[in-house]
Amino acid sequence: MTIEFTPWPEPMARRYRDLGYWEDKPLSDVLRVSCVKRPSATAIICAHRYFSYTDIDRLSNNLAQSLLARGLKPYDTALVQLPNIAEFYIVFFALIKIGVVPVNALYSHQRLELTAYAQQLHPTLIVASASHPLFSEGSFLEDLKREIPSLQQALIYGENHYADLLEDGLNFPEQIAQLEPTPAGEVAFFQLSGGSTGTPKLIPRTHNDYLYSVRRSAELCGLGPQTRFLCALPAGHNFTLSSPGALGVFDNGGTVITAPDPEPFNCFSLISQHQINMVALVPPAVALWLKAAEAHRDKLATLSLMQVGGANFAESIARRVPEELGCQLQQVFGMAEGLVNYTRLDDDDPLIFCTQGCPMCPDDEVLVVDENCQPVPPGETGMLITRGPYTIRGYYKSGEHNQAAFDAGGFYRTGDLVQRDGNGYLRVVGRQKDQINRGGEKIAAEEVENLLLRHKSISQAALVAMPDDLLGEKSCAFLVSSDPDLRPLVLRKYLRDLGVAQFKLPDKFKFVRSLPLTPIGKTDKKKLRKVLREKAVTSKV
Ligand code: J2J
Repeated sequence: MTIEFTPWPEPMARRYRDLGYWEDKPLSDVLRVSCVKRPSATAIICAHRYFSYTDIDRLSNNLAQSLLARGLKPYDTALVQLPNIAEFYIVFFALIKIGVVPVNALYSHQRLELTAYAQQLHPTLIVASASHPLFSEGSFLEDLKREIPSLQQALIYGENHYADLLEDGLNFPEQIAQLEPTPAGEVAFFQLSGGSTGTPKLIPRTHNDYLYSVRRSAELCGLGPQTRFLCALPAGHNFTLSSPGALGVFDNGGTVITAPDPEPFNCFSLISQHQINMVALVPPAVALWLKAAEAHRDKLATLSLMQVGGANFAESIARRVPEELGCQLQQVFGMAEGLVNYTRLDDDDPLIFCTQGCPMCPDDEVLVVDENCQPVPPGETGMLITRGPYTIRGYYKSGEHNQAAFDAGGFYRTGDLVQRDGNGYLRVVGRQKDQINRGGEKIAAEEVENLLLRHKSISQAALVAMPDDLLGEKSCAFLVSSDPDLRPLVLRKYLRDLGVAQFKLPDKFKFVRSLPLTPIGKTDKKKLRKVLREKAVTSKV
């Protein structure tokens, strides 16, 4: 039994090992090293609760043993949906330690997303929170168990019963079973793809590739025991987990402070209360923080590094970060599939404000190519394709999609349009993939279009991005409908009832007689986007 994934070709795997990128250690090594070096240091602060490294190790061992006792075994999979709380990490480490392979759904995900992941993974275990409406009302869990026969075990934690999870009724004074992660060259867990297709894709990440990504990121960002990192974006997102994120902080004996979301007033209080010095944000959150800082900048005195990534970040806002928030800015352009680019801490201002950084690894192979796959000259726009020691070679069980998403040489087609300067620094200037980036939250157009097309009166649907001052992009659905009385309110309710995450609901609906077509007969989304852009300009004048 193993978990399927597309391996790197043997010569490349050997090279990555020879160069020391792949250490053949489990991902839980990040916890082990700090348990040895700084056992009593605070690893996590979650509201009023403080957890030392020893606490996290003991609690995750406890849960691991308890799960083994319940019959979980290596190569089982788990569907996890937890908010930004200490248990997110305890569960993550517990599963990794026993070779159970989790996927972390976003807390904003609803029935459709969780079901789609479960259908692909056939998990044995689900870990979720009773404070989520899906698990506090209705029959979702029973329905899911019925649909997915492999799903035997559910750990659902009520807000006041999280302690049950940690002790789980069984306190193991000593390890009774050997804890055995999956081999380091195999899948440790699944990341989520922002996606551009009808069904959300799962990204198999191996211990080796992910640990490298975490450790190299932490080195590049200067993490150490002094790091006090605010985790305010979803804990499971690749950015906050690995760039260098919480795992990078754990590896260096620092402290992670959890916040439910990036809402500035709560975050500012946490920063001053816990002397936080580092945070990772998406651009819309930065805009809110800038506004809030007008009156409360004194609370940010300890903040020294703000990482910004996930979506386009306007230069004009970037320049305001050091001036108005009093901290250094680092731009991060990454993807859950692998490649992460950073501006370096000692870069000059023009690079920090105007670029999204350069790849973190000398062996990241990055090409900027035209339609014919030929490299474009420096400074010109092209499609970014990449391969390297921590970029996947294929999505989970997606043979057909992988044919399109990866080229014959194993390069991942990111779908991003970039310009690269003579020194390898990238600027993200657009996108080729059919995706909307709503302030860092990714929406696969096809997924929402398919849901809209399930409505009996809708015969054609196209979801496109429209400009938005705060979020950068919002979504607009162009629809051909046989019902002249169909209203946005009704459609939103219809979509919500189908069980889709709130952030995927179109922000605007436009009813049209027909959709414009390209010469080969596909919906001409360029034309639709142009209509929306022109509208935005005229309505502003
Ligand atoms: C413009 N677009 C960006 C940026 C990502 C670190 C940081 C972010 C992510 C992430 C991540 C961008 N400017 N600075 O995984 O480890 C868009 C691109 C990219 C897609 C990936 C990390 N940073 N993007 O955002 O998997 O289109 O990862 O291909 O969610 O976000 O999205 P995701």
